[in-house]
Amino acid sequence: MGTAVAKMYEYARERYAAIGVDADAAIDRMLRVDVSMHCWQGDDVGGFEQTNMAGGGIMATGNYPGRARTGDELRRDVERAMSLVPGRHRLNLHAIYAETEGRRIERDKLEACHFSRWIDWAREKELGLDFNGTFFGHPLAANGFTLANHDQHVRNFWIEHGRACRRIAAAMGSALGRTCIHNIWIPDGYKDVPADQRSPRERLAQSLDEILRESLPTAAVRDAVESKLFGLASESYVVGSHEFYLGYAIRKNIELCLDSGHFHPTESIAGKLSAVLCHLPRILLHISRGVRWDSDHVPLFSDEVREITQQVVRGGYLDRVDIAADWFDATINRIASWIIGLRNIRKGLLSAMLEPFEMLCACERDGDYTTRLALQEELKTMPFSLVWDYACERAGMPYGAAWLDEVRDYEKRELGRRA
Ligand code: RNT
Ligand code: ZN
Repeated sequence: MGTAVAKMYEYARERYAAIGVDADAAIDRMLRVDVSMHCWQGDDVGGFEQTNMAGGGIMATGNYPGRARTGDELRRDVERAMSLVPGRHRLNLHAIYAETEGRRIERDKLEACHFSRWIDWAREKELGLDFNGTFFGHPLAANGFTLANHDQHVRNFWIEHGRACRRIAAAMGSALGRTCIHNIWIPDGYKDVPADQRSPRERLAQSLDEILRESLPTAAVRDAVESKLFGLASESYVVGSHEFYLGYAIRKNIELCLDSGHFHPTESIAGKLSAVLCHLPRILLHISRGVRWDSDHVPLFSDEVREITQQVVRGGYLDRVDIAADWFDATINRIASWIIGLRNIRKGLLSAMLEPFEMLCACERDGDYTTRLALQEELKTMPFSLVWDYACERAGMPYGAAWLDEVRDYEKRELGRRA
């Protein structure tokens, strides 16, 4: 231990040891957690179809230069970002990132071969892959309805898309020997007060049943369904609400995806984890940040992020919660956006792993709520930053804001060439 960071860490390690916490073990543990990085921050959820169909309840705003336009550019950007975030990564893809050599392949006809470049690259980089069907930005989603569409023909197209995506996810999982999480989010809903709330929900349940009918090896693919409270152009009614998918996930024994931006602005998903995990084997998390609405801002090292990661760690759920990132900001450097948010998720995990959880539980059992509160407050000013800096150094990357210099350099060399 020669560096200044390592020396400072010695002090922090002693402070944590004094409350019974092994900081070395916490660092190891944090570095072993998989976090799935979302490819769509790199190109503002654009994809490679080149049809230019906007819409579908989500939207990246901003026009910061340097957006990735091809698979190679996006992979380079992803690699650059990953190299500045400590810990193990996965990559989360969407169907619109298929590479079809200029041929137009309809979404219901997509196959694993259209993702072979991603799969080969993931194998080489030792990354797990996750996958999402893209139920937006398409002429057949123009009226805002996909799997719940009243038109059987349109509904069938999206069911076939869902089935194709599930098979692709399974192929990714078996090719890489690591389970691929296949997540379904659809934008379906109404801008204004609906007459009939019932029929779209019943249609959605049936469509999902169709998509999930085929039995695929669970070691290769696990399904998740993602709820939402409201979206752009679905302000008054969303078919796939929280209650809808919670019930559906329990009935089908699949994962529920909780996106931290998909609830009322003051409603945190932290408290939902232990409730839902009483009834479901697993949860998928989409960590995001809503500002007044589901605005998909970069997550901060906020109370909210800390409380979510704290619940994952305190509950002992690291093997039952799949953690994924989901935001997109095109007003700042996109690589930096990834790095800032992902590092904040990691900080949340590490700080949760540095808690004397057993000690807090003992106070609680004894009814000593005074100590429980005192300790939890003292924890907030423990030398966490020294442990974090050391974790970065141990993972072979700069500590503090020095990563930004590397991003600026990449911006000059690489992003600047993208007109
Ligand atoms: C949209 C959902 C969904 C998307 C991605 C692109 O509100 O959060 O997860 O962000 O699938
Ligand atoms: Zn999401």
